[in-house]
Parts: sequence; C-alpha cells; structure tokens
Amino acid sequence: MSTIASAVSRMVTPVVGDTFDVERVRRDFPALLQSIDGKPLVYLDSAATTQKPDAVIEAVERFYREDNANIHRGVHRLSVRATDAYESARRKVARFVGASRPEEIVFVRGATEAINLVAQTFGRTHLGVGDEVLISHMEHHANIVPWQMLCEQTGAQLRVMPINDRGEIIIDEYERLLGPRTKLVSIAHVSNALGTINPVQGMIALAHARGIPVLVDGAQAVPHMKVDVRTLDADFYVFSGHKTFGPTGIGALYGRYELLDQLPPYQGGGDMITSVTFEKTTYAKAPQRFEAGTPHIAGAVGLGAAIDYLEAVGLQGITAYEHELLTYATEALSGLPEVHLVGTARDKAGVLSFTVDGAHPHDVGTILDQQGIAVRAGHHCAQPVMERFGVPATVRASLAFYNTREEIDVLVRGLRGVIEVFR
Ligand code: C6P
Repeated sequence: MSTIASAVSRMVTPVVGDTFDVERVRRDFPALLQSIDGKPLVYLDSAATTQKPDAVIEAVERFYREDNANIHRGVHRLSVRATDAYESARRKVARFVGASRPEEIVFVRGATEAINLVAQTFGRTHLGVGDEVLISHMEHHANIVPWQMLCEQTGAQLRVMPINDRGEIIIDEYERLLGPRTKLVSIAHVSNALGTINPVQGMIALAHARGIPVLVDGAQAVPHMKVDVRTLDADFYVFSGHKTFGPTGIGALYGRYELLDQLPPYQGGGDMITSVTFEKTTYAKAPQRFEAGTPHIAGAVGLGAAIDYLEAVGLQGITAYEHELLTYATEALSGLPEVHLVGTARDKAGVLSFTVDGAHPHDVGTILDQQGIAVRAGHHCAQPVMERFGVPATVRASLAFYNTREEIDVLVRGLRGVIEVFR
C-alpha cells in the first residue's frame, strides 16, 4: 500500500453515530498540537490557510524521497511515476468537484492565479469597450483587481452588485444589473471577510437565462462543503490547495471543457505546445495549454492527498460539525456587548468577523496571540466590503473541522481580557 493510502487508512472514521470525533481528527494535524508561550495553540485562522494533516505532509515527503522527476518529458521510470502521480491528482480534483473529465482541471498556483488566467484569456477574447464584468461588493481583492486590470486593457467596465446590512447579495439588484453588456459574472461562493454563503446555483441560473457565463471563487467553500460544479452549472470554478488542507502554491481552475478549450494560452513556454518553429507555434489542447513550464508537481500530489483525507473524513460530517460550531461561537460572541459581528448572513460558513469597542483589530489580534489564539486582523484583502460596513478592519476568527467548543471558550475568555484592557 502507498504511504498516502496507509496514512489515510490509519485514520479512524471520525463520525461516530451523530457525533463528530474532533479529538481523533486533531491528532492528524501535528501543527495543532503545540503551545505558544506555554499555552495550547488555538488556531482560528483557517480562512487564511489551513493546517496540514500527516497524510499530506507524508505524501509530499514521499514524492521528493522516491518519485521526484520532471513530468510529461522523461522516458525514465521516475519521470513516468511523477507524471502518473501528477495526472492522478488531476483526476482526484476533477472527481472531487464533480467535473465531467480530468481535462477540465488546470493546475495553477491558487485561486488568485486561476482568476487572473480567466481574466487574461476569456476576458481578453470576449470583452471589449463598453462590455461589463459583474462582481459583488463582498469580493476578495483576487476577484476585483484582475477584472480592473482587464477593464483597463479592454475598455470594459466593472459593475458591482450591492449587499444588504447582513452581508447578503441583494438578488433583485443582481438581476437588474444583468444587462445586454454583461459578458461575465464573477462571485465568491463563500465570503472570506463575512462568511456569507452566496446562493450561487440560483445566481448562475439567472445569468445563464441571459446567456452570461459565471466564474465562482470557491476558495472559502471547497474546504468546508461538498461542491459539484455540474450541479451548480458553473462555467469556471476556482480554489486554492492551501486552504483545502493541502500545500501552498497549488490550486485548481475548473473550466467547462468546450469553453476552456477555445481559450488562448495564458503563458508561453515548455509543455504547452504541440510544435514550435520560429515562424509558427501551435498550442496543446486544454489543460496542457495553460500549464506552461514545470508545474508544482509535489503540490499537486499533496493536494491529491488532501482530497483523499477530506473524503475519508467525509464532507457531510465536516459541514454539519462546522455549522454547529459556528452557531455555538456566534452565540458566545453575541454574549459580549462590546463585540460586534460584521456579517450576519442567514446562510453562513465558519467565519466570525468582528470589532471590539475601543480596540483596534490589530491590538486585539496581538493580545489574543499572547494567549496562544491565532486570529487574523485587518481588511482580509477585502477593503471594499470593510468600507461598506464602515470599518477599516476587523478581527476574524475562522473555523475548520479541527476546532472545538473549548477553543471557542478560550477565545471568549481572551476577548473578555481584551475588553478589560480597553474599558
Ligand atoms: N483569502 C484570507 O485570509 P490565494 O491567495 O490565491 O490562495 O486565494 C485568494 C483568495 C481568493 N478568494 C477568496 C474568497 C479568498 O479568501 C482568498 C484568500 C485569504 O482570507 C488570504 S488573503
């Protein structure tokens, strides 16, 4: 049995009856089992990046120890094994997100690169002066700036769908903004700054009824819920490996094959051509056309291992457990009158963004760190949504299935300490 398979099979199925065995899961994540200044680490920054299970760490290590070689090039045994491992990871990603074939998956560095790829290929060929890209007010900068760059290059315009005070897209306004010049809708599945789960399936249906394709930024969704790109009917769907318990520097772009295969290359170089002469170069089919140069082979292998791990734990159990933890945390924070949640959507994932009366978020983050509590403080690369809520920054506690109620209690105690300091 391979190291990956044996690492996954060592795990005890963590859902026991109706109970999610979080203590069992935590033992798979070595980084969680450490202390900060003598206090147990409470890691509440999984929206920034998730911790990695042993199965992922071991898969990457095994690749470098045993199979390391370049792919798609060599005839020797190591190159064949490395190519198999890389292409097997592509098949896993395809199955994991419900793609109809592995060729619909392009390996990229992460969600950011995936969106830039679509902007510079689909965008450059489909948008012209006066055309529109429609995004929402809660987008991460990765789903704003590439479109602004595209607009500068093409003369197209960026339109923004408004959100309400809970942090939900106003669907009537969205429908109103879908016009004859709209050439692409690009929306987050889950907001990293607010935790809102957007009703992307319905939104895609509304866009498709007008013939408009949709890109979904799934960076904060894929690690926490079952995503099926065909059920959603997304044209493009992007996510990052490092937020999905896999390595940094690897991510995936899903693209409906007919659409993907008609796009021009993103970058030129090795491994993306069928032939090169000084007079003319012809390009490989998708996805190779978009993977110029030596890719992050070990990263893809690690992402494949992360998917195996997530599937062994079970996404249904993960979603239910995280939902229960979010409800517990929301109630706990609501009991502190000095703490104000930013983002109270009815459909929310495990993100708690908040301000504390009289305290700058960075000071809150620093004081919590002294208690061993890791949260993110700042604008979370989503400045427009901060401005929408009239705050320069928030403190953000973000959850994963390895967090516990006890850790939420530690956060609340830490916040009581903060409130005392700034009273
Ligand atoms: N959000 C956060 O702390 P990259 O950096 O390419 O892996 O992911 C970009 C990205 C795109 N969309 C959403 C919704 C995201 O949350 C992120 C990354 C991190 O919230 C780092 S800024």
